[in-house]
Amino acid sequence: PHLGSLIKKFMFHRILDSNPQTKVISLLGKIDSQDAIVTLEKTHFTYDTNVFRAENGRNTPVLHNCEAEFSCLKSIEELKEVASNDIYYWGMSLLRQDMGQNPTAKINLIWPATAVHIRKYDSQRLHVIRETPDIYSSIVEPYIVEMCSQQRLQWVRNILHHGAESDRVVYRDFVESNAKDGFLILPDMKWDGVNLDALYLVAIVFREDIRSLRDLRPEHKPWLVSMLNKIRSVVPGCYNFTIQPDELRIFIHYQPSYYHFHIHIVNVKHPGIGAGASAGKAVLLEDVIEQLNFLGQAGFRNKTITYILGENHDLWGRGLKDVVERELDSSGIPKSPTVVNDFH
Ligand code: M7G
Repeated sequence: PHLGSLIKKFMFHRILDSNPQTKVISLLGKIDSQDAIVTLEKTHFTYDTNVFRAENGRNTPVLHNCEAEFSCLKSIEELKEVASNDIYYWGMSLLRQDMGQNPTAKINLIWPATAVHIRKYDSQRLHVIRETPDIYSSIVEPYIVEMCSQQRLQWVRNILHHGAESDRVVYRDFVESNAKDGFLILPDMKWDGVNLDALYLVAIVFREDIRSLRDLRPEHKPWLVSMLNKIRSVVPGCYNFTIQPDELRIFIHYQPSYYHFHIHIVNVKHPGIGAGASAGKAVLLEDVIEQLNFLGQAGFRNKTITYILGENHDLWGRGLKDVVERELDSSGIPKSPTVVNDFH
């Protein structure tokens, strides 16, 4: 079925989350009586691609040209002033939209959505977790094993082995004789594929033995270094050099949503959707490589990793909640009083 026909059948149930800053809203509903999650994101403004002008023998990028039909102010169709005061004016406008060059919103659908998906998109309280090697072995690893054995990684296998999204792959590094070092790069489902300010690619490796950061050991260093350098060499060329090698934020997530090793490649200008690029979730690939120099033979298995986790995550209920309570207690951090605001 196509996205369009599925969206038409969507029966709204409730709003999962809404964020005025990222202009993203996630809705829960049903399509053919199965759970569906629709995420809508307002697109960013478009402008012409960068122009390079030779000045003093150097090529100077002139950013954000606003000359094309849909660029910046050019696309204003209606404008209504709300108010003005002294030198300040503000109003609302209607911009001309165009499916190819100026679409209004990006729509993602997950259908049929599992309970894990719904909990992930639902608004939730967040907590800082200090995951020691012991906690990893006793609570987290068994969970990861379960998450790998499921249908959940089907989309990854489809990309690697069954030609899914193959017309979108921008780089493929794969030789049969050395399959385990192979990887490919393609646009992430988070990106509209149009606006380079929001450039978001994902590199997926062919090998299946690395489920997360925790499985990385010193022996993987040369492989990681070579992937990092290939990413920085290849990606700018794929986008006409409007983005430079040092303008890519390259990182991995802990905890990731999918336990098959993959690397996020994002325009440094893009703050990331949700908390995807923030401390407590993203670890720069350069830092991963560097840390492998110091962690010993067991690599990241040896490390206490601190990260942010939502209460809806399965791991919270499977023991991390108790871990947090125990840790705060043993560090002597006082419990908050039960009544915080008593207005009686
Ligand atoms: P993650 O760190 O496991 O999870 O990254 P999270 O960032 O979603 O929390 C997985 C990445 O793969 C995310 O950036 C997803 O947007 C992206 N992704 C997920 N799926 C199911 C697909 C897909 O089917 N195609 C593509 N191109 N990207 C996907």
